[in-house]
Amino acid sequence: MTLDVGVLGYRFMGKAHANALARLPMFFPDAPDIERSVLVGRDESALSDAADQLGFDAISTDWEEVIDEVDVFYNLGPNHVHPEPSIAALEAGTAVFCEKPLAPTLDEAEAMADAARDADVPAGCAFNYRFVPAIQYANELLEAGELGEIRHVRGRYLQDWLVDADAPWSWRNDEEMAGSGALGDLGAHTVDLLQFLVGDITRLSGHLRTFVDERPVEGSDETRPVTVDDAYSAQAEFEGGAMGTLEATRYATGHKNDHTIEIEGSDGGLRFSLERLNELEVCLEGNRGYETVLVTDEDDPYLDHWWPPGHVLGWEHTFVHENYEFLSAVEAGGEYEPSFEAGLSAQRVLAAIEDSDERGEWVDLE
Ligand code: SOE
Repeated sequence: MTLDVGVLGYRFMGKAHANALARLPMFFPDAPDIERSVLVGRDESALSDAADQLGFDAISTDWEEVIDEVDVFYNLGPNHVHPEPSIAALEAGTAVFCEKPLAPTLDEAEAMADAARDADVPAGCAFNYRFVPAIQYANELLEAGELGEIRHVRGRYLQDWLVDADAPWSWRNDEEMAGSGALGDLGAHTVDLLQFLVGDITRLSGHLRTFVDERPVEGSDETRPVTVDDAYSAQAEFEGGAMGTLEATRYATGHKNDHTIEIEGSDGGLRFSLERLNELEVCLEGNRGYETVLVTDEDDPYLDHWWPPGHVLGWEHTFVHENYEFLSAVEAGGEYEPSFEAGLSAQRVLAAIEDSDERGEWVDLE
């Protein structure tokens, strides 16, 4: 059986997923056979160049036609494009893989999760960082109870591409298109990872900030307002009682794509940094401090598919791993995690952070 894949979006995420689809037959021979069938977008000429470059058979400027023609629909457009085509595809019985955050608003994320519940095909939210081998290994340690009772959880996602007040405006600065700023773009990853590793967040207190209110539009004299947050921070309580602090910003001078997770329990701790994604720092029972474990052995998660032991992996491999899992679930008619339900759960946390910031008080999650 060959799965026909239609992909909406051909920029950053479009390339990341197209690269993953191209790598699958080479490195994951047990993955389902797929055809990069149709690339979807609005600008026909840019689309046709992208289809050549990314290896798609055809292009379409009409997603409504495509969702009926393909077996799997990838929604990799800006956030405001996530809800309508994803819901329509699920209603047409087509499996959907959608980029994060699931939607600009909680209401839209709820509608998407409703459509996923009613469909009998997988609906996945593309939280790629779950598929870093070191994160999978961290999860194994946590599931085996090696860290004991979890008490402290920290997650920070730091970037610096908006430090310059003259850096150009983009859709990521617009509430209508993005929903939120650093909170949804970066915080969604942190919230998902921490909920995956530790459990659901049950209550929190959030704080948001916008440092620069308008930005120049590239190639014109115009400026446009920034209507989303530039940074957020939150204190959180997890089911099971762990206390956490979370933070993300686009103004952390010198930090390019610095996502870190730290977890401490009664018997041990672990530290992960995306900038050193082949490593996990662990302190396990009997250790007097942290030791750095290289997660690059052939028995480490996904490593046997790649190179001889010790030959490190990068950011793009996380997309290959998640595509492998998602497409395998589609072929088997099985479940995929993280699903739209996980996307909705992260979205509830994002909305609660905004709510708490507005109200100036702690907020409980249902
Ligand atoms: C931009 O801030 C961005 O590309 C995010 O949209 C991604 O999800 C993250 O992985 C890296 O940073």
